[in-house]
Amino acid sequence: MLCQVYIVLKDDILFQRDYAKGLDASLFSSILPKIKQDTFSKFGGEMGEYDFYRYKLSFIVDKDYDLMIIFVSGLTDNFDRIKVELHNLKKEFIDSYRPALKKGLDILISEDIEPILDKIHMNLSPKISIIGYAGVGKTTITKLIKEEEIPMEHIPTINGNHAVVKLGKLYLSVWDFAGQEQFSFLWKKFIAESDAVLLITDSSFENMEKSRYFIDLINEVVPYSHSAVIGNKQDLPTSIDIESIERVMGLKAYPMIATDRENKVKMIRIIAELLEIDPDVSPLLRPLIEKEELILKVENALESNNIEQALSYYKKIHELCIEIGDNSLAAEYQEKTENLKNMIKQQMSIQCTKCGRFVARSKAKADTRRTNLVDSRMYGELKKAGTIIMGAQNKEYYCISCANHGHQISQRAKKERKSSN
Ligand SMILES: Nc1nc2c(ncn2[C@@H]2O[C@H](COP(=O)(O)OP(=O)(O)OP(=O)(O)O)[C@@H](O)[C@H]2O)c(=O)[nH]1
Ligand SMILES: [Mg+2]
Repeated sequence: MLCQVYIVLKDDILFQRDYAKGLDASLFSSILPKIKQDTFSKFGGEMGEYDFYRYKLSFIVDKDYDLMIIFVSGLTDNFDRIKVELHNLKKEFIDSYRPALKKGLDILISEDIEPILDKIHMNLSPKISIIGYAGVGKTTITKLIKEEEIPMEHIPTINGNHAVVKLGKLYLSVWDFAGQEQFSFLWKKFIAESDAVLLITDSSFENMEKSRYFIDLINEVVPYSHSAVIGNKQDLPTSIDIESIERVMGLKAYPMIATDRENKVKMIRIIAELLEIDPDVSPLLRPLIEKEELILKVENALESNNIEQALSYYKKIHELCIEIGDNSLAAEYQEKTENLKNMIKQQMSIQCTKCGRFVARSKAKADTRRTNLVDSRMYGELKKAGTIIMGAQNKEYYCISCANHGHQISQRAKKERKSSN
């Protein structure tokens, strides 16, 4: 998977984009002269790759402009696919900045480069394989991530499904396997070149024991992939606790209830952790997680009738959608914000008892009257005898005009009115 993109002009890092954990900035700066020497002289050609620690550095250079573009990716990534993307980025970059490159001006990388980077990341998106035996919840987990309707009955997956899922500006290539044993001849092929493997168990003892087969498969086919176990169906009373699952499987295990929509963020976090796409590492993931958390908070605020709070969450979600580039969701939240604002306006306004107009509470005159259920002649007698008589209060609101005409308020003479000077 693509972890980082660097554009180096002369001796300066002009641009850096982190998609996942890669080379530390200071480490990269310190090895840059060596990389430059290797790329411009030793390799001779325009393109090349070499392994560095746990990463593959793939580069393309342009000697005329003293330009170098470097992709930092996983060790097992396919160089042929990377080559195509390096070529594309170099072409787009030089085409966009040719005048500045020729004149030797300072280049400010603008947002123009975002669409091409977005496409490169999509084409080199990490492959996540979701494996496990039939009925453990692989398709349910895939749908949870994709925000699709959660299946409540088991409809076995045939062969397998592949989809590129867009999480904010991050792309994930998700492979959902067919877990029935009649499809086992496909498993090896499906799992190949995975960046991450999620082994799903339904947290039953029998399935967990059986699923150890997949651990051997991972070790054989994709030993360098990031893998973990998902102990699904933790809501079932017979489910085995996650610590025991972790111990038996010998892999990091996460508890999950895939049928609960609220676990979407949790699932994204698991994948992010696995691929080392930590929100601190990738600026693209932070707004996404923040957005998902706010969506849950807004539901709680609405349930507890905390409308003002919900409005502030709506506004924030709208801003985050724009930051992520999810324009359709941004439009949806813009509309929700407007609707809520109107609702608040209506709640804060008051209807005039006389003319029926809605006016702001601050512009209405309240007229409170006590009403007695006891006949006025008896009232005095009863009071004298010490009877406590409960009265009712009747509050009515008038707009200023009706209050004035109805003498609830009186207009002061012009000279008595406050003047601004
Ligand atoms: N109680 C409970 N049921 C779940 C959970 N996750 C999934 N299921 C149910 O398990 C059943 C099977 O889920 P699927 O996602 O279709 O299983 P699968 O692993 O894709 O199965 P194959 O495609 O045959 O390999 C469905 O009825 C789901 O509703 C969970 O966390 N708790
Ligand atoms: Mg399935």
